[in-house]
Amino acid sequence: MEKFTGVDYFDTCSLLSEEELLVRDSVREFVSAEVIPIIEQYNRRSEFPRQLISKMGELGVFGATLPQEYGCAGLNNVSYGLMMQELERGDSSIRSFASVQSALVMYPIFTFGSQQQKEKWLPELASGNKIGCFGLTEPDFGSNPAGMLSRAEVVQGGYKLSGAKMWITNGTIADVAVVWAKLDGQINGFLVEKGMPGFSAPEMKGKHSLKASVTSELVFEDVFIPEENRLPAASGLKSPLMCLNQARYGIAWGVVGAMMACYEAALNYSKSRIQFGKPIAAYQMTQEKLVYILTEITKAQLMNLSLGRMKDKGTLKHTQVSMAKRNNCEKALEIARISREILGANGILDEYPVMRHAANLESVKTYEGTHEMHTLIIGEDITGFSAFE
Ligand code: TGC
Ligand code: FAD
Repeated sequence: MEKFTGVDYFDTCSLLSEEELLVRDSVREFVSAEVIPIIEQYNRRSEFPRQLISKMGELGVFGATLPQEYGCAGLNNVSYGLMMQELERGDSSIRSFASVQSALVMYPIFTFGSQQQKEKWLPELASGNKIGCFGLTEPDFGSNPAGMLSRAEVVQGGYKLSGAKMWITNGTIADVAVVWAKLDGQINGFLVEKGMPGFSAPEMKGKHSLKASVTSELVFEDVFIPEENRLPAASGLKSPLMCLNQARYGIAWGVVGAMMACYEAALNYSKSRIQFGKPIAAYQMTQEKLVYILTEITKAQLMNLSLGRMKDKGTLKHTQVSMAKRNNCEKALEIARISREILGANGILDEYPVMRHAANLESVKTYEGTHEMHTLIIGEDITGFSAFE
């Protein structure tokens, strides 16, 4: 296979620092050498390739923007975004693993945790020695997490937690779950550890999408949570929503990797597939598709870079993250479908990556806020009217 050299029609590379380019290239090489050769097999078996975790830890992927004193890389947000982009060129499941560990587990422990919680968990999560998950969604409360039924009540020395979460990435394999539940009607965050009596995390089976990712239920049957496992600085729905901003940011970048993989496959295929005596790339309708794909990739790259620079400056608004998540996921899915068309029947085979990306992107468009939720978030921002209810 030829070395992947990137898709960059507007020379966005020239806007990156040397460090950012180095980070991008090291993750790119890792994905080419260690993810792409094995991912179809793991996808077929619906299994996550756990042997990649420690390598991702060595590359500094987990909690990449957090300080070095906790074993993290201390990189800027553009570098983190580039990491997510490269990982998702391999598979959305790999990026999902990294997103959850970084944005949904390490970020809340860093932002809302006690000093003791940070010291206990962050270095272990950064290296990949420990795995985390994030439990917000419930069977009856997905887009509307404010309605959650999970409850904690005060008992001697801590809390008693009851309820259930659903669709939780990494749940079954996690050592620690960041769980959101109501305490006296107010949403609080708790660190629920593997093996705590009354806590179980059965894997959900039968997914046609994100097959190489572990997705689980979390069940809490009167689980005793010691006082030191409550996140002391978390308060109200705003706290988990702050975590979602971090993850949505990573997704906006990540799906560009999936777009690139589909474009590369479609472009190469169209140049070698002969029909009616000519490569299909020589037909105007194929060219229109390829140009559309490349234009959307270029727009998403520029949007991401602007997003990352604003995040690094501290001026980024969560509604801007919503716009990038919403646009890039929709375009990535569209690009995967158009690429599949260009490959004709071969497009449905797992010899090519496009159908796997298309199937994955169905989930990516839904999780971390559906397309409709992000439409309403931006709609409210620009009109002043909330249209959720
Ligand atoms: P609302 O009244 O609007 O907000 C409550 C408070 O939070 C503030 N806020 C935010 N703060 C930070 N970041 C954001 N994105 C925020 N959005 C709102 C808001 O200002 C308010 O603050 P305050 O000070 O007034 O208290 O709350 P609402 O109940 O009306 O809900 C708003 C809505 C619908 C936008 C929100 O619930 C939402 O985003 N729903 C979508 C749910 C979602 O995205 N779930 C994701 C679950 S995790 C996941 O999918 C992981 S996938 C993992 C993988 O990669 O594998
Ligand atoms: P619903 O909220 O029931 O929505 C169904 C449909 O109705 C959607 O199209 C939605 O846009 C639409 N809709 C809902 N309300 C409105 C409205 N007011 N106006 C217009 N349309 C509306 N969650 C976690 O907490 N942690 C995880 O790690 C995690 N990982 C996931 C991994 C996978 C593979 C998947 C698929 C999901 C994961 N999720 C996770 C859950 C994910 O965040 C939810 O699926 C998502 O928030 C949507 O919730 P829902 O599926 O219950 O859909």
